Amino acid sequence: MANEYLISKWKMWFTWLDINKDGILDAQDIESERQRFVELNEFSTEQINAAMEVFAKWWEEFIFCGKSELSEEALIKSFNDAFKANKKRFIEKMRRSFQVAYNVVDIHSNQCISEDEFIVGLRTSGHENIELNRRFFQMYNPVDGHIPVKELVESWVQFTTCEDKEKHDIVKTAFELGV
Ligand SMILES: [Ca+2]
Repeated sequence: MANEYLISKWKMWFTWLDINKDGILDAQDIESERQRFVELNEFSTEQINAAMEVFAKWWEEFIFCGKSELSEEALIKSFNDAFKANKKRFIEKMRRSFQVAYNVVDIHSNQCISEDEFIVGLRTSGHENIELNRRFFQMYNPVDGHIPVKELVESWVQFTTCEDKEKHDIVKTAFELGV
């Protein structure tokens, strides 16, 4: 097994992914995310459709992995099996998953995330507390109001793969703050 610390972070992530908060990850969570994304962005139909295809593929490749629904226990088992089988590959997969996700959040496609983009990204996943979202953004010490995508990606890689609880974890800190 991955250690208790990492499993506790995976459990936090489950609650994040369970966008409609019914205790199961399934197509409804993708649909909730899709609706929010459309509401929050002034996109053309074409842009919306392109983004939605990315969302659906993201969930399939990185979360569902062939299943159509996952309980918390099933998600932990799936992560743990992959982590134990090949830790390096698991880390690479998580890195890829957050690169894909932040390419969607990075509306202006400049590999940097502004506070507005950051907040829209969080609100797309149902995190509506703007004040907490701002505090989360500030934790990265943005320069000129921006955070490099690479830095954000690596913070999520740490959150989803690092077993060292002595290492400061920004994403975990944000979760604990109530984001
Ligand atoms: Ca759900």
